[in-house]
Amino acid sequence: MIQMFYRLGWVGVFLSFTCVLFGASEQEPNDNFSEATFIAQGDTIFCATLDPPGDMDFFEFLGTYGDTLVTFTYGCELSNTDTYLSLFDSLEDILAYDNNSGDSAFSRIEYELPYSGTYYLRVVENEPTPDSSYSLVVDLDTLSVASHDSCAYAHIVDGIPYQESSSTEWCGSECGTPSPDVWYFFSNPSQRTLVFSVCMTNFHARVHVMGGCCEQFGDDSDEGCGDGAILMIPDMPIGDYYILVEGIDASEFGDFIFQVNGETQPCPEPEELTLTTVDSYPFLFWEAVSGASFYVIWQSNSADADFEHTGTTEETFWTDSTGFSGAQRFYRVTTYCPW
Ligand SMILES: [Ca+2]
Ligand SMILES: [Ca+2]
Ligand SMILES: [Ca+2]
Ligand SMILES: [Ca+2]
Repeated sequence: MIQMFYRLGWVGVFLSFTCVLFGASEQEPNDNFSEATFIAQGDTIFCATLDPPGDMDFFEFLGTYGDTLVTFTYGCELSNTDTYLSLFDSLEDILAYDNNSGDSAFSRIEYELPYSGTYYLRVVENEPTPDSSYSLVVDLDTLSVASHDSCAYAHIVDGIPYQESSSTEWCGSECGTPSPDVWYFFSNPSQRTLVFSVCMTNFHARVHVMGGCCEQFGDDSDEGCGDGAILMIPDMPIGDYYILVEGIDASEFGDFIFQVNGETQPCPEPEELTLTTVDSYPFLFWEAVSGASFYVIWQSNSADADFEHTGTTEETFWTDSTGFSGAQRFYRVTTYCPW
């Protein structure tokens, strides 16, 4: 479950990144869907083995609706293993299989992907051979689909940091406001703090993170980056997520840049923090920290307990709009530095 979501304001520095292709190894045990070895688009698994006899090797990859998957096995150091290759969807239903369409007794599958999300491959031996080793390639020919306006057609967030230029113009609306949608799919492999931003917009945008397609609604933001939106999720749990970018109402649509960033360098907290009241609300102010992008406000009922993230600001002051309550409240302010 998504636990806590907060809004924040931030003026961003855009990162550029390049895709680096490299080889990987199988990681045993990988004998069923839940143990599958992850393989990135364009990667090769070098010299896996089907050993002992009867070994099954499962692999997992992320694909985008409309892409053509090209996956095949080939020899490791002249091995001539008789592989049998199968493709499964995220529900573990079989989509395609092949025995000998590759070189010699190796296997090859080409398949147009019917949705954006997780897929699995399984390699087994068709007939026992003296050799047991093979290599596996997963490649995707990207089809530029006209729109990503449905969960099934979502863009795949294939790594952090992620950046993509898109537009909601001419898209349909699957959920959220009546404004047209653009969807992203993100499989978070480790619990960590992430920031989702919709910047450089020419319309009033919002971003919404969900644990399912149009369900398990998390939190949203329509503030930050001018007319755009920034949403920070502290300690985002491991899991699959759908992210919706749309306008705040039906008349709002257009171009935008979507980014997902993680927390990077630690940076110093403000040295002095003062609590007072303004218009009967708790009011905090502090000295600016050099190089800060923004500040994060935390609160707790006890100085010794865990502090919860409660707000974010680019300013050096903050008002607690929840006002005063009977219980005592402690505040802490931390600094978020540029990505
Ligand atoms: Ca193996
Ligand atoms: Ca195995
Ligand atoms: Ca074969
Ligand atoms: Ca919508």
